[in-house]
Amino acid sequence: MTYVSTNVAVSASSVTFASNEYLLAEYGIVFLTNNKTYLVYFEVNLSTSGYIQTQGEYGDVTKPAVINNLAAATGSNSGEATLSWTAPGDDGGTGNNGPGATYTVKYATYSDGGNRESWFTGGKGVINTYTQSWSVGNQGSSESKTLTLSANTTYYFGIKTTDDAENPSDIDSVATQASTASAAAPPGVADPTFTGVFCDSVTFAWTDGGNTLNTRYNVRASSTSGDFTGALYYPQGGSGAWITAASTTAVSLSEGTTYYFQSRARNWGNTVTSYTDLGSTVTFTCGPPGDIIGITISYEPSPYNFQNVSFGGVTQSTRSVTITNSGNVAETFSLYAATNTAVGSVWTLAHDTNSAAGYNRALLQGTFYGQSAMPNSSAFDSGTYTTVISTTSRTSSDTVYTIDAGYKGYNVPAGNSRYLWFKLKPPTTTSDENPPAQAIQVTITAEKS
Ligand SMILES: [Ca+2]
Repeated sequence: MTYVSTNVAVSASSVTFASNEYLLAEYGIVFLTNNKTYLVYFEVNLSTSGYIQTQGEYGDVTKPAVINNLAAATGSNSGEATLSWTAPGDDGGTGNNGPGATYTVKYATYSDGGNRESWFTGGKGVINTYTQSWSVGNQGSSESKTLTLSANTTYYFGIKTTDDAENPSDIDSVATQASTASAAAPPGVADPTFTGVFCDSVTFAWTDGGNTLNTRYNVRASSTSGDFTGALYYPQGGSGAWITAASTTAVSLSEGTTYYFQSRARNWGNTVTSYTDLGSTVTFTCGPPGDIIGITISYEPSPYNFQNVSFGGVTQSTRSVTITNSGNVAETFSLYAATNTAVGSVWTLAHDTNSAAGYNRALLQGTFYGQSAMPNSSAFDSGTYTTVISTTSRTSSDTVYTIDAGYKGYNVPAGNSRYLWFKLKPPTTTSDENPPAQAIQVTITAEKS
């Protein structure tokens, strides 16, 4: 029982109540119900400042002892669990609880995690209060109650006793026990059964067949006319996978093949049903993957800097550009170039038919060669314009961009790399005697060989 003390703040103009009391008559206190809620009646002279304290009397303030032997067992019918414990006293272990005392039983599908009080009040998640009107037996007597919950489920239980003066005990031990399994039934056939048909897998579904939550299912597939005597196919988890979902995906199937599917159920008590035939479907025929054309270009640092070059002079790159075939088929590389000076340029690039540096005309040449072995300068000029990188794209061949048969930019196998080197001749003379730094962009493309 609670001790009641009501403070009333009084000023010359107002009275403030600390709780819901009622103003009635003379100063005084009336206890309407002993050992229960105190209703306090009083009158205050508003001209008087001060405090009036009303005070009740002591009642039952001792809570029942915590139950320390709560146990749970699987019941005999579907979804039943039986709890048992020893009834506590009204005041700790003393005295019998009267007719006004109650039990509170809460349950959840997860444990208290070591924080019983928080668990009991639902601080962690969904906590259910079991609806009942059980009386509290005499102190020390054995209590046993059967609860009806969902089948095939592990529950965690907590219990408190509240005496007739509404003093709740501490939470009792939390027990765990699976409630009794319901009878298992074979799964039903879903409509549609096949929700995903692919070249090498099929996603298929079934219904619970009336089974309860947490029933598990096991499936298999066969290509042998539905009799399941040949090779069997399963989801990723294999033949031993038992799942709670009513859909899964059979994998490692062959394309363009008819497969038959079955599902069976297993209840909490490990009773396994017969298989339900779910029907058949044909996997798609997808063929080989398509050609993938791609290259990666590696050149660090980029861009390459030829440094200062005299008009009429010549220079070579001192490191190669790595071009890698990132596709899945053999590729042939093509090249073209253009002046790319940001502020504009009077420079042009020499064409095949005019492959010499001249007035405002530079000559850029390129060849595939070893990764780190710089080609001989004269080798660039050994063919007839074969190394000129002009503004028109040219495709690599035995002769084009090739000075050594061991390094060619055509028919490059997937995953292989080739290494491109440059030689540059600036214009021999120019109309711009103080030109800005010149930029030339080389574009490399690839096609299936
Ligand atoms: Ca008590």
